[in-house]
Amino acid sequence: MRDILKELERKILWLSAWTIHNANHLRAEEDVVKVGGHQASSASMNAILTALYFAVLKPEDRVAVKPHASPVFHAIQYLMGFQTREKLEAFRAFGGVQSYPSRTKDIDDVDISTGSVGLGVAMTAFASLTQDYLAAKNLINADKLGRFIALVGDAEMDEGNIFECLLEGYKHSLRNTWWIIDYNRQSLDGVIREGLKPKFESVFRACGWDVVTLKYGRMMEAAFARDGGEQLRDWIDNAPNDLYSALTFQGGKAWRTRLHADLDRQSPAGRLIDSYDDEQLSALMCNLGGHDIDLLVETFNSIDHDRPVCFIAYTIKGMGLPLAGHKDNHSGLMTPKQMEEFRANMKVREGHEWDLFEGLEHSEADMRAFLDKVPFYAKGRRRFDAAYVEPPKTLPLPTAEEMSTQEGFGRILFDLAREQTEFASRIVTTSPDVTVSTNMGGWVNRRGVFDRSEGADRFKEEKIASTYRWTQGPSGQHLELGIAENNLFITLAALGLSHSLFGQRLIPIGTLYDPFIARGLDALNYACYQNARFILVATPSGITLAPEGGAHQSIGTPLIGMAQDGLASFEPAFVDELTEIMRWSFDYVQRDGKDEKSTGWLRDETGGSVYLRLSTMPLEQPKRTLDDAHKQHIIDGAYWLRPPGPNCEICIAYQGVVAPEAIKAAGFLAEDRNDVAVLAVTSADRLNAGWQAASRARRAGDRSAQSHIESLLADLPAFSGIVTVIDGHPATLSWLGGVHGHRVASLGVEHFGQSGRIAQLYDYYGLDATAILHAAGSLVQGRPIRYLRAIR
Ligand SMILES: Cc1ncc(C[n+]2csc(CCOP(=O)(O)OP(=O)(O)O)c2C)c(N)n1
Ligand SMILES: [Mg+2]
Repeated sequence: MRDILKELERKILWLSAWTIHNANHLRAEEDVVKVGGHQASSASMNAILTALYFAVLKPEDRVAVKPHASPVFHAIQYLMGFQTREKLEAFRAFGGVQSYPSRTKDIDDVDISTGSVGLGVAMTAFASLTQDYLAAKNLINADKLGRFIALVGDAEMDEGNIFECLLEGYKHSLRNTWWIIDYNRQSLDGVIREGLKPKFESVFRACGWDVVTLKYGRMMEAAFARDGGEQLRDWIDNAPNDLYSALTFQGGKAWRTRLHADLDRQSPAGRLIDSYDDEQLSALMCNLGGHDIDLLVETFNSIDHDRPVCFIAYTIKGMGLPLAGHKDNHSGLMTPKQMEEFRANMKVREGHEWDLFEGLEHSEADMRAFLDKVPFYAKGRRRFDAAYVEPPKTLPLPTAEEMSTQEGFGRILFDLAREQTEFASRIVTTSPDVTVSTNMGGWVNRRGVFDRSEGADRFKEEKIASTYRWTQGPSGQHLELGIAENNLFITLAALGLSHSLFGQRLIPIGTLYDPFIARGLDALNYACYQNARFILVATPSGITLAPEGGAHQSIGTPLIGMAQDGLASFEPAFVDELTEIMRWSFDYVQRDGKDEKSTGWLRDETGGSVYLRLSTMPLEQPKRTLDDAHKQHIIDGAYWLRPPGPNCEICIAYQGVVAPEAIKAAGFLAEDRNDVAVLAVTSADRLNAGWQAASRARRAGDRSAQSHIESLLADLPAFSGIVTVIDGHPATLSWLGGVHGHRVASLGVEHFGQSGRIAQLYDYYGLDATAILHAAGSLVQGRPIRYLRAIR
């Protein structure tokens, strides 16, 4: 078996190098952008991946492959029949294999997407936590848990989110997680700083991880055992990273010259070195642990516990290729001449580059017999589906004269927590230390905090009164996180892929303060890119959080909500709207259709995640009963709170908590002008998305395509002006004028907020009724609006 593994290692090195070469040289006339970073970076982990996939992994294991090892991963899948030659030939081209392994874009069973370094690493930990959560509830077999494995670049370890995750993992007794660090001592720009290994080691140990170092290969160990071996080992241990890299690049002769200079030629070490010819000496010095497939298999398979393990595998970037060791090799590519030599070495005939068993010493029958028995692939594709979990047909509407959307959210969840339904049991909530302040405390009171072991409530035992009685144990449905927002989003990514990774549906709901979305934005993007499904509730938001000041007041988040793919964002003003949106969201996060041309030109059949931007400001709630059409408009993104009449000169379009100001302004305006309209926008995101999609459809020839906002604004006379208002960036709604060419004045917040009373801030930033009236005055074409002066 060992020999076959070595053959496979060579084969995979060939296929991945050829994939990149093909994309860059052979398709050069197709104007393909040259690839940086793949050839050398892939080769670095070639042996590690070969060992894992062919001799270590089990079907229930999941792997996050570091971004630049994508060609190695795909080569392995190709060998196993899960990737096509056409897609490999189109590496980095339209429809081809992705530069970075992608769950959503690649066809070959990528477990965890990577690309933005650091995030895939943390994803393994939170996926393991998700596994623990499911196992504790007997939703998956606790005796057959998978391991979650990240292949990590050493420079990738600079990413802060990895360390945030390490601490969080400690708090949750993380297990079944392996991180394999590709310690090639090179980053993208060059050779990295000396001495990082002991630092990695101590950080991991401090967080309760087992640390296993793979430094010397078997050939090296054998040399160390010989006379002079000790000195050779000392030399290797003390060689600076850049020197080792430079000599690796130069090869046997250079190694000899340098070793002769540093170690006495007549000494046992000198004689030891001279017992190898140049080629052997180069092989010896490059025989680091991360390239010794026997050692790798043995070491990985020797782990007999479920504690998290960090493997620090010494490697050479570009191993096996002429690029090996060169400090600039990240963007290096083999020249056609080098490829020809490499081809000859690999015994691959021209025209047979993609043949699976070309150039191998083992017969095809032997190879096939081996591949057929690889345990990891025994169960085929491991992409699961989970049954739809029926959400409640209606949610009870929280009632109160005055209520904030945040309070409404808390009460809706609290009501759900009472229900012993399948749906309620699938909800899992999480929050980075803002559970109480985002109004989920009541839900947690009823549903408890998740932990693998039962925890005591000391305050309760001591009979100290407290509003919050959070029991802790395996049945808990809330994951309490530390403050790091990156962890929140990656947790949501993992929980939100439970149906696909584990075949069990979860409905994850995560809360945080709206401004701090920015802190975890890349992780949020990452979660959406993987098509994870969750509901993000961000509250408080905007300058309406008046006394808290500028640091906590969000401005740009509505634009984030609009721009983020895979995330439908809403900002309801009233709790009846929120109730409807939540009911819809419970269904939406579970959809997985393919039709892109569904209702209102939104891609609703495909489903996605949801972002709710909520407020802490209590508003007087409308006394109304929503009919089905009204409910649909709330979901589609807007409805006429006050429809325009034929003489409508002014329409006020608001989103969110500023509703009362819009309504008040409309009241004033109505005293002077007929037919004033008020458009209640619940989702600028969905309005805009529908408008864009319908425009695209019309361009493609479907002249009947019309989006929701186009239909709504068609009611507005061409001479009307639209005043838009939002507690957020004015660009969120200013585009409304582009729909049918109405003039627009946009009110919102562009500059950091400050402390004050809400009325003060609304006045200062121009969000109040007066500001709306002024803006309306600037738009009307006839005589000035009479009330303006009276109000100021
Ligand atoms: C968040 C993020 N920042 C920057 C990059 C660009 N980038 C890709 S790999 C890399 C570093 C490569 O070094 P290492 O992790 O050691 O991998 P190696 O090249 O040695 O295989 C960088 C900066 C990225 N992909 N993601
Ligand atoms: Mg590196």
